[in-house]
Amino acid sequence: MWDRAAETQPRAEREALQLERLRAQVARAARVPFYRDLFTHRGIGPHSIRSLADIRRLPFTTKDDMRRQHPFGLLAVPRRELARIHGSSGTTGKPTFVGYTAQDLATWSDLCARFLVAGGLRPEHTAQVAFGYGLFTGGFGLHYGIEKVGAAVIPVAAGNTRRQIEIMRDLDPEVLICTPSYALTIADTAREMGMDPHALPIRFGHFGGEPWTEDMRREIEDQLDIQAFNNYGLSEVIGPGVSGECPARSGMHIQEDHFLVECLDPETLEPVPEGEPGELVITALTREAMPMIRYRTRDIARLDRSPCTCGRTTMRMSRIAGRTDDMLIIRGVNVFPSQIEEALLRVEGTTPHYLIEVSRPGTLDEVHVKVEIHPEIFSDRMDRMQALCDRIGREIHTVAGIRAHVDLVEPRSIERFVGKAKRVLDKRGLT
Ligand code: ADP
Ligand code: K
Ligand code: ZN
Repeated sequence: MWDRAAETQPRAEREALQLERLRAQVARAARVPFYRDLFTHRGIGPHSIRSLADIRRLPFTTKDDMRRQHPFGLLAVPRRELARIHGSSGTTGKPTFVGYTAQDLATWSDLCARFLVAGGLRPEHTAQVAFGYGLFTGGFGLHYGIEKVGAAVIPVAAGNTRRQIEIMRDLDPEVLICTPSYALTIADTAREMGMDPHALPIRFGHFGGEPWTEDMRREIEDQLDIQAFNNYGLSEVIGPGVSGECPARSGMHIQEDHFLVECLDPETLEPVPEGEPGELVITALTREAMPMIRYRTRDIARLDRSPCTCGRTTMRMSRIAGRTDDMLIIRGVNVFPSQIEEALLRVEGTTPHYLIEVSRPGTLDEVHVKVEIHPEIFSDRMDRMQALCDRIGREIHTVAGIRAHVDLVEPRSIERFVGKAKRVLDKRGLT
């Protein structure tokens, strides 16, 4: 373990630490006019936080609040104390900026080191970072985490996949760091270059930055012959490093000494029963530059407080089932793209390359799922192709509860991604 004391701290002790930090964070947030006004309005101060449950008296922070405070209305320190500025990739609108003090950066690399070590990274390893370097937090976050562990970094960044693979062959990194969809692009490209992806030196990978399923993990592991670990984070609260998997790989350990995570019903904003899916709401307990209070991530997951075989005492979170803003409402049924992925990967011969198109030609929603199938399965026999479509359609109905038209498309006809994949094309607003 990277930080045994923190990772195995008895729960009661950790809760005391969280409470102390939460109070300090409320005091720090009160320096930000945005929070000061909200606190004053509700008569809240550090004294209002007597137990962790009192977090529910604090206001939420949303992405819209961040946009309204653009670019730096949420800073709790003078500009001169900033050491770095990152931004969210703007997947859902205008980008937002986040500031870090030198201490925030030190905390961040330490948190990345924790999950990297939990997932097998050792000082003697070499890790290839194929995440974008730039405003996006993935590249630099993981980069400094790897350095902190004492392993060697190859900062290739995302893109130029052929060169990426040549570098891999020349330099023998054991570890690959990128989005899960890019891991598959790498495997694909290696085959195109006439190589067996199993021959690549990579032994394990840390993947995150976008939702993926267990079936997708299996695909990546089979195609590259590696072990794949999941890690989660978001720029608004720090970047990667909020949580990550241990060798048990049954949920991501939340770095609870730095983040207080609630799981709420996104409609009522009340806590969901333990173990039920809900929106993660995160309070960054130690961020100096931007003391994020109850940030509504819009990410849907479950929390698990049961003990883990690895000995860490932190609570675990499930995979992200989807984002509330990615959720499609199809004829009144809530559907996440990850459910479609799960359904189609259950069917032999499909690939994890797909696109969900939603339209409303008349008054009713229609869904078309385009799926690439393996070249050896692709056939001229109409009846075979039709049977495969039907199978996939049935699985989608079982998993997601909707009827979808399935179109089998030729290998490599769906766009490949170097960063986060785009899986949905919702054309309903366009007509
Ligand atoms: P944005 O995508 O809004 O620009 P970020 O680049 O900080 O912001 O990405 C953070 C988001 O990426 C998270 O809120 C979550 O939706 C998604 N994400 C990150 N890691 C994972 C993961 N391991 N599994 C699923 N989703 C993830
Ligand atoms: K080293
Ligand atoms: Zn564990």
